[in-house]
Amino acid sequence: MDKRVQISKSMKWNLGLQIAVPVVLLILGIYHGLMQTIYRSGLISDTSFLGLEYYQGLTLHGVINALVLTTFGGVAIGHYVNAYFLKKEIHPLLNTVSTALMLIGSLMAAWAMLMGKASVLYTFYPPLKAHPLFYLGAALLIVGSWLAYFGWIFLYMEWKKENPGEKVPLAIVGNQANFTIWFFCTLAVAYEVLAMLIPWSLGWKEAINIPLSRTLFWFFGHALVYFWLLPSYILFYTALPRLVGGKLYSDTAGRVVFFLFLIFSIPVGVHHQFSEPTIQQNVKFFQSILTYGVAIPSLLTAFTIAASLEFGGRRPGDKSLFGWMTKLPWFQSDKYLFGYLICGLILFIFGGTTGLVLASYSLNSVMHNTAFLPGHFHMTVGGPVFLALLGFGIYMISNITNKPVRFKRMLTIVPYLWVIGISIFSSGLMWGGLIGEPRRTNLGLSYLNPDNPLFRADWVPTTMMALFGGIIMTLAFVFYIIPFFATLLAPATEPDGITYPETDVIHEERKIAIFHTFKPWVALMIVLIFLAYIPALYQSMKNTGKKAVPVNPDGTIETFDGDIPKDLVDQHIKDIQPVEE
Ligand code: HAS
Repeated sequence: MDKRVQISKSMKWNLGLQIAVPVVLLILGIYHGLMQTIYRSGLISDTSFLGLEYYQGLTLHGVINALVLTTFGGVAIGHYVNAYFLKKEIHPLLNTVSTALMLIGSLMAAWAMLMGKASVLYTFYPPLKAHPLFYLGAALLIVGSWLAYFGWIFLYMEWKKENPGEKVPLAIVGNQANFTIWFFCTLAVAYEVLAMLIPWSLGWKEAINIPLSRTLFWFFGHALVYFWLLPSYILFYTALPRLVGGKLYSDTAGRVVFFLFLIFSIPVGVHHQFSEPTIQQNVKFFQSILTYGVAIPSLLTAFTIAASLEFGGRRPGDKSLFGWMTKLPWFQSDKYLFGYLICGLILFIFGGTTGLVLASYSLNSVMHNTAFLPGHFHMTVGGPVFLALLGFGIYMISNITNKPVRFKRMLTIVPYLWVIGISIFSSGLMWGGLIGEPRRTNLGLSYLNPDNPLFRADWVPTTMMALFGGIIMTLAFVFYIIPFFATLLAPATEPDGITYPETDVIHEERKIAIFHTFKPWVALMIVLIFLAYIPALYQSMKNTGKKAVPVNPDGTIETFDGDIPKDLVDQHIKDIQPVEE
């Protein structure tokens, strides 16, 4: 019989909102994902569809799926594991203010995007300029999530005081590591947004240092991907082995993994700026080496989790090499969560490997800004991250509302359908990237329009593959929201209290002091950040290039009543004119 932990009514409400609101927004996010594949395949040769413009849709897609869903999901899982493992909750008022800030921030940003005032993509690089409410909304989303983190620090310290000498549960270590990364990395983007973008977008500052804004963004941006990933890792280590009837191979390995993420997640952001002339080769080389370092915890995870799965799948007397895999609960609807987690892991083998390819400076030069990139990241953020959030999202909803999960069979096939869809989709993108297809481009207007002199017949199969995969992915999501809302609306018939598929370890390991404290790891993280980022930031401030004037979502350029020298504006206008053949 699973342990049940009682949670407060306020926690139920907050969790309910943190899970349900992003899933509702996701309907818009997924729709715009499908629209991308349609535009890019040339089925639409226009700049807009149903009143929404191409880049407006791409911004909605990226911001909702990659920023809003993941931040809400991370916070919800954080509260859930704290409530279950520590039996503690943050103060209800703090929780409510945190949820409210995240909600208000998301709605502000959604308003700006839907009004066409923030078509700046999820990376919001200047000189593309958004409405100030877009930036403010993003800042509130982040601050709301910080409040939850501050609350958990107190719970963590309180628990340690009450349980001297005991091992902090692994899920809590994972959550604390994740939000420590998040807190540090968001400081950079908070500075970018508050000190640079908002004053610039309000017209208080005439121009902006573009390389510095990008360096600050990627200080945040790559750590962000591990902030997306770590909630799934918490589930891989502390829930997945139990779902297959197994045990965790090594609890210490889990702790090592979370601490390695803590030190390596931030000082690698420059690998997104390999093509940036502002930053010099030595900094790029150093961060490239660290990028290979950040793959180590994932490689450790591959072995630890595979061993834990084997322990669960292997029957007594089975000597075959892979036979145990067939014994895993692939399509068992009472273990639907298994499908979400294992499918995420399978996709991550390819997502992770393509990341290692991109980390190489020379290979990156060939693939940067091609369709290869979305091919890579749909198998990471669209793989282990998205699937874990969906699977555990409905698990949490069922637990906090005391409602049984409805349409379990339909729910069980979703991750497999998603894997098929995303494999076809990402293969199309990566193949396309290798033959030069650009990312973030409305190909239907030119390269995929047979009437256009730029038409590229060799990109037809690749974009068609992406379209076909995209349709399957959309179908998988439709199959998900039916059980999700059916569960939400079902009568409450289950006993009160939350459960968790809590995993035991195969054997108790010796307690190694260094893996039971955050202090040295946080110190090491700060040292590495300084070593990696002082030169990068210095170079971005020194080699600024030309100051850029703001470009509005409609493509018009802003001038400030003569504040910006005329020759700069003229040069800018010349720069963005199409080159004549
Ligand atoms: Fe990345 C760009 C390098 C991981 C997301 N990445 C991106 C972008 C996103 C993203 C969104 O170095 C685009 C940003 C933009 O808009 O411009 N990435 C890496 C590397 C890793 C990596 C080295 N990325 C991620 C993760 C993401 C993510 C995780 C989201 C969650 N990425 C790059 C680089 C770029 C980049 C360059 C910039 C490119 C450019 O030019 O701009 C590593 O962390 C990956 C390590 C992972 C592994 C895989 C381990 C496998 C596991 C599965 C085991 C399976 C089991 C199942 C156990 C080595 C853990 C067994 C099965 C049974 C049946 C039993």
